Amino acid sequence: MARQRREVAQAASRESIRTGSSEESLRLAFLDNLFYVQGRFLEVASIDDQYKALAYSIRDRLLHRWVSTVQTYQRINPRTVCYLSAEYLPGPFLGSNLLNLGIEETARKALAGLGIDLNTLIAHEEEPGLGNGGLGRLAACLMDSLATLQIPAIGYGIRYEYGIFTQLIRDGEQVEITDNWLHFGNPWEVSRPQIAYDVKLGGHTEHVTDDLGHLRVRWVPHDVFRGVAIDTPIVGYGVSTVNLLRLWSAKAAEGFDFHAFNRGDYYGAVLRETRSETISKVLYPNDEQDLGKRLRLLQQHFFVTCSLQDMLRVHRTTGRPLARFHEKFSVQLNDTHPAIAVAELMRLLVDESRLDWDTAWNVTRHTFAYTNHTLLPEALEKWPIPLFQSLLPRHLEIIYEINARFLDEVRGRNPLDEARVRRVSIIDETPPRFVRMAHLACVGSFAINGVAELHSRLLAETVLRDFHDLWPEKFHNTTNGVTPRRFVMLSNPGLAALLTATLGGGWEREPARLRELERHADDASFQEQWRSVKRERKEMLAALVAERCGVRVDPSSLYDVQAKRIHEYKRQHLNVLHIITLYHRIKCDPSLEIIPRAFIFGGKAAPGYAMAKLMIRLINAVGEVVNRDPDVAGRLRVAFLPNLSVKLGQTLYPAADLSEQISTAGKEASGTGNMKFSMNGALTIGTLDGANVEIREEVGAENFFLFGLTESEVTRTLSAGYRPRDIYNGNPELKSVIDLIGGGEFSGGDRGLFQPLIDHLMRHDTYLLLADYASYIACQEQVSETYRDTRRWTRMSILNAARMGKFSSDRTVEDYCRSIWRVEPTPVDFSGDHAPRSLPSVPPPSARR
Ligand code: F58
Repeated sequence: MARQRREVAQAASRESIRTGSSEESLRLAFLDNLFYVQGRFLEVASIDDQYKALAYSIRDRLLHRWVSTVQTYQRINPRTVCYLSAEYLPGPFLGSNLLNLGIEETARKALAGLGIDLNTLIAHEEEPGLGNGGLGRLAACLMDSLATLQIPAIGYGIRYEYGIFTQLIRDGEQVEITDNWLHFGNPWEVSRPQIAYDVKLGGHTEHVTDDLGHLRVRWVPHDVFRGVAIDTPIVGYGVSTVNLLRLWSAKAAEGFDFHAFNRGDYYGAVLRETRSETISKVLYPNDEQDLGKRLRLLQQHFFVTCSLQDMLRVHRTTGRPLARFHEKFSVQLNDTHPAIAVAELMRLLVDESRLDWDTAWNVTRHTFAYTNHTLLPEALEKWPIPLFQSLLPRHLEIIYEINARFLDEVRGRNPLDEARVRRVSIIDETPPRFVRMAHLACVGSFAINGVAELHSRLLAETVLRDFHDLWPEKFHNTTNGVTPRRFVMLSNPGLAALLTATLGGGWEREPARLRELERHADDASFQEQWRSVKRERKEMLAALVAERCGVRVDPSSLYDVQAKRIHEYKRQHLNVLHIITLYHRIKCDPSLEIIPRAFIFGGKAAPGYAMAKLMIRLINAVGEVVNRDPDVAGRLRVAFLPNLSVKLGQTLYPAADLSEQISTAGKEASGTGNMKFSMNGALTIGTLDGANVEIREEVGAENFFLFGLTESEVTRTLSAGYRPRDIYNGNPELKSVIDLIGGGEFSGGDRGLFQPLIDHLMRHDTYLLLADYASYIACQEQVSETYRDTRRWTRMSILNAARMGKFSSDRTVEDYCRSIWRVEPTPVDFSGDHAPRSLPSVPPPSARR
């Protein structure tokens, strides 16, 4: 121990403990933080102490680069992207920060010298689950790519105290428990109590004439609380750029409730304080029931106003006039959750900064761009006017004014078309009347984009058609992408090493170079190495499945994986119909020879979505029966891995042979899991939906298992009076499968359990499972046939990984930069691994406040 302390002391005179990147300085930094932050020494340190000591050491290095980034940005004053998102799913930070800083191997050696295994510390980290699924994960991939491409950017959002619920599976059912992710502290964040803004709420407005005779509106709120900034540094890969993820945490406004204290109502005031904090307390799961929830609207307003006030503060430091705000910032609205920003920026500019309406509107409509992530009508946000009025009375007035001017423009262009006016209005007049957030976003943005080609086309042709008629030039497509750093390098180090050995380094920044792999696709020895990488990951997943589900899967079987939110449109139950089909075939002919398969599922259902929860029950119920039936042993296995997260995904994607992307065509905006699987060499079975279409174009139709109705066939089928029962009656195998479920085969004879699911399929089948069943089963047969031919399968797998370069989120960000944000990279001036130059100089007393 004395030696450890001596070493720490000595290091100060050499490379800086806080900033150096040599093995020695990292080891000393680790010991230093273990002593002075954790108050522990090696002999008694827990894994958590060790993890934190390392995390703090890495954070020092991030902050060092962050300071240089800020200094560079202050000097150059570059155009900046602000990404407004109610959700972020960044995944665990330790591994990715080490990777992006390029010090993973050094850190590994530094710890090994102390007898500590880096992988254990990486595995120890829990992740911030501040999102529901794809939308939140996309935000995190874009943040990684923005920093990597050296684009000045800030990600704004909410620091929920409780993230997405933790999913347990009890007796085959989903059980939700709270996710107390901050329980042991979060070493990555830096709290900034000085960066805080007032958030007003409720009350009424007063219209007054000021000294100059101008009409002014004063909002007299019922309540005021504060949003405090909590920052997480986001470092780019192989660059010195560190951008910020700035999340807002709600606090009581200091002194606001002073009169309560004065009245002697001390406890009332304290309770009020805790009530303020509930605003950032919990992430809403994407439940239909939650639409219209007061707290959710409050959350949206809360993070939007804090973020805009923060941008205005930064803008003021540039000395430029407010009327040029949009030249400094390009603000992306990640879906409609932050769309209230359109009204809030108007309020801040007109009411609080005294800009005239036209100037303010000019700024506003050149500031925002809106990304849509769904075509499902039930997912389009709208807020009941009475609720809106009671929380945000001034915003409602502003929205009415924006709408009146907008509808005048529409009438001007389309005289006598009142039906159109009603359709595009920001206000839905159906009682009790609603604010349509997508319309507000469209009217207040200079760009509107979908997230895959098909999705963008359908947006323009269906839900946003009238807006497309008005402003075709506003519409863009920006196909999603995922970061190859997290989803290949971190998740699949064996594959990354093979790629680097074959192609040389640099493919992770220039994934088009992966195409060079095509030359090796038939090479027997390369194929052998490819399979051994996959095999290793399959063994790891088998161990995890055994541990978490008590199910043994054979790594030589075909791993057939579906990992995503559980939803009827994503059709996990179609997958189940296939499992039961195989089960039924084997039961009818026990000597049947099939390719052994392990069906592996992961995904959460919204707590209030009964049908999705029933789908989870069905998967587990079928698993129960199949896994213990000796007739099918060695041929079929079913496992449901609880609590899908970014971290768990990192184990799933590399291990999959087959990726299930089987949504009803036209329903999945893009999908991003499809990309993560394929980059790791899984083959896709999928419909022509979302980004599947473009994945298939890239990897080649011959390397993709396509089935099912197209989007236009889906629309036609439904409008022609679809009768699922006819399909059931016309397909004996399908009939047996459905009858097995209905007859209680998987529910211990209980015919009632899955009846709601079967009733829906037989009567409505909104997502056309029965219509696509035969095509799906036939396609799965082709999958099995192909898998028999190992060399062919391996070739297809290599070609998939080789041709996925388009789906790097670097390309996505480049698309946004070019066609929407109009921003350029700003490389950061970084002094290197030694202490920041500006540190030692103490400002003269006159400069201190
Ligand atoms: C997803 N949306 C899309 N929403 O479903 C997916 O196709 C797409 O790839 C992804 O966005 C990224 O563009 C999504 O994840 C949500 O989770 C919402 C959260 C808030 C409540 C409503 C759902």
